[in-house]
Amino acid sequence: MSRFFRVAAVALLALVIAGPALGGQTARAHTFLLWSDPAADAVLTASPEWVTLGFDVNPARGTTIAVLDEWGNDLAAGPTVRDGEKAGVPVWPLGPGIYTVTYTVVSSDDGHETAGSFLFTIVPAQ
Ligand SMILES: [Cu+2]
Repeated sequence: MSRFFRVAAVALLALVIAGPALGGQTARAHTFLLWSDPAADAVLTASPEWVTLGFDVNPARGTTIAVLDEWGNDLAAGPTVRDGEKAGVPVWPLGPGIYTVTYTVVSSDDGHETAGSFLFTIVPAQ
């Protein structure tokens, strides 16, 4: 019985040590946002014509970007366009307000989806 527990304890310890390393490798295979234009938390005085996101891995078909106003209306003026490691959407002319960019990116490496969001603000021009 004590031998069983010792073997079980060693197996459990191996899982505890290997678990985070395995998880880290899986996480690196996902696609992550590296930058955006407008940048996250940017304060602008005019509407962007496009919202563009840059990823560490080429986004695959199924990647979508929405640009939501404070009432949840999507102000993207067309479908999400992919170009290498970038994906973007044209937007309607935006007035002053807070906008939420939400995205779901499909990794061309492993097909996994990663979702995220960030804000930018447009203030009246002085
Ligand atoms: Cu993945």
